[in-house]
Amino acid sequence: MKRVLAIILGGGAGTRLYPLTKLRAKPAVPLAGKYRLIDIPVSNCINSDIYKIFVLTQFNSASLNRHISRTYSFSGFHEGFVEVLAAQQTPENPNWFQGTADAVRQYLWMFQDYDVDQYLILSGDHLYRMDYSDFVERHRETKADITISVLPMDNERSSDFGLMKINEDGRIIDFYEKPKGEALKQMQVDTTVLGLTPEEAKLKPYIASMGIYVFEKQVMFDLLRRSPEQTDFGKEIIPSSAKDYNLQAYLYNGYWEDIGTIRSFYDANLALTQQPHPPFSFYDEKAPIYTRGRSLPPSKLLDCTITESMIGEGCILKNCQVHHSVLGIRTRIESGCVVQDTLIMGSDFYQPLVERSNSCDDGKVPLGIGANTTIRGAIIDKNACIGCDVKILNKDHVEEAAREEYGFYIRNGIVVVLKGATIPDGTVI
Ligand code: ADQ
Ligand code: ADP
Repeated sequence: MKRVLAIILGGGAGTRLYPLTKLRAKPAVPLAGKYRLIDIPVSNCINSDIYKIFVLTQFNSASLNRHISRTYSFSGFHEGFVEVLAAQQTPENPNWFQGTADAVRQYLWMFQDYDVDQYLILSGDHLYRMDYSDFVERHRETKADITISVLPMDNERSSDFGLMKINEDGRIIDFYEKPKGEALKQMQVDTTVLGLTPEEAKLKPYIASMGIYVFEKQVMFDLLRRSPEQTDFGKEIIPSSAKDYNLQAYLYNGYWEDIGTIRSFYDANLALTQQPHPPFSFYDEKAPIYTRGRSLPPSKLLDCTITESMIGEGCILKNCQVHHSVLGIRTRIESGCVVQDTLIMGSDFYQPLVERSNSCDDGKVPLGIGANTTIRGAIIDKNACIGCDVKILNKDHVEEAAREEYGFYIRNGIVVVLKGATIPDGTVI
């Protein structure tokens, strides 16, 4: 794996996860109470013995740089690195990254200096655990130019993916990015060729791209240089190369979720609390997910009822009820609160006691969740100050709303409280 360079696509405009991406690059979005999105592909790389890692991002955020530099520093005896490359204006290129392929193209000059055989292109917003060395081995065995990791897919979600047809050798003969209507039906295949039973094949009649690729180094250069107008892998580069290059499909059959939208991000976080077998677990001694070590104290729970939940380190919870929720590091919940089906990201710091008010009567709203507040079906971003007697329930069942001036958004029916927002005492959302 020493001859592989990993390039993680860390996000474009960041609209799908907005407002979580308002103040940070997408790879820095907190996940599962103590991690960040970028920890998933970087940990998978490390666990696959791939240590040369670039992260491409549309904007350079302080929290991403801080997280990466404090977490992933390899020893001086090791050639490994994790480095963020942000879109930048240069005299030759006045534009931001136009798409995934364009993002890679703009940094080809840097990648070409590395003496490697393959580029592994990964996405920054997927939740899965994968040994990429199997993926790369398969690519080498089949002497492929490009190998795409694939999954069998059902009817319902198929049009969100790049879909393909393969021949009996696993070679991709046709690729269509997110087809709709008749074009979608045309992409149906017999997925028993992937080893599915006839019953499974009926339920999952499509072969979908996971959006992660192994490229031969020279093939990447040829493809990106021959058509400078092509800016996207899924929409342009991959479909147009299926005819004259050897594209292979690599079947992955574990848990995999694209968590690039508010709904899928919320669902994937809460699914971690599922018992007894969550679809994804951070506990795997052989392939851990790494993150920054923070030396936080253990969480203190006073008189709480907590069911089906995950609680990060350094939390202080008074007498409250928490059900089916994920509470991030340094979360603080006062007495009488009910938190259900909610992801609270926690805080970056503890508020000094002198700044905190212990009373609900003086109108000051300290960091955390104030007394007698009820929160259901929400995402509370970091450092939010939520007052006393607040109700966050989406009482009018609104699907979409932008109330940035009041500190929240509603997206896909989920209330998202902004990072650092203050929700005054008695507010009902
Ligand atoms: P999408 O995920 O819809 O489909 P895209 O929006 O291009 O494709 O994003 C791919 C990854 O690149 C994401 O992690 C995204 O954040 C990142 N990204 C997007 N634009 C970027 C930019 N300008 N700079 C840096 N990073 C950027 C893709 C494939 C499909 C496949 C699905 C699987 O195109 O064929 O089925 O992934 O989820
Ligand atoms: P973590 O990895 O623990 O989430 P980050 O490095 O992203 O931490 O965030 C910690 C940040 O919070 C630091 O930059 C720190 O300067 C900042 N911080 C600490 N105390 C305060 C404060 N009182 N108000 C605002 N930000 C603070």
